[in-house]
Amino acid sequence: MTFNSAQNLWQGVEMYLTLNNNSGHPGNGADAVRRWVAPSAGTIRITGVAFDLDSGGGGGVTVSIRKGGTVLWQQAIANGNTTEVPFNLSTPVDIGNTIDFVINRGADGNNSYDSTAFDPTISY
Ligand SMILES: [Ca+2]
Ligand SMILES: [Ca+2]
Repeated sequence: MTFNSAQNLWQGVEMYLTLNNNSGHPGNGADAVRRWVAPSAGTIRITGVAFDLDSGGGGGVTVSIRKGGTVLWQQAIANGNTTEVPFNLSTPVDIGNTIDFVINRGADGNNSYDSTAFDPTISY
């Protein structure tokens, strides 16, 4: 992704593939992925919420939290679900491990109206 300072967001290779400071929108060919890289070893706690930011339509999304290739948490969020879906998990990490926060277009197979709040906090 490349940073678009005029719109204050990260822009992917598709028009609607974006990440903002606290949300994102998936593409049709690629997920919107926010990546954290562990600066040191330890046990981290990951907390936050996810919810639909655009209840005007679409068929929902699937959000997940992954360490490397391992899914730690996954949740389908239906269109119109503006109720905060919480997550709270802990996992050990080594320095350099990656934690990915993934917004996928969902089981509907379409990224229309898929703007999604996903703003995690990580602490050691
Ligand atoms: Ca929606
Ligand atoms: Ca969708």
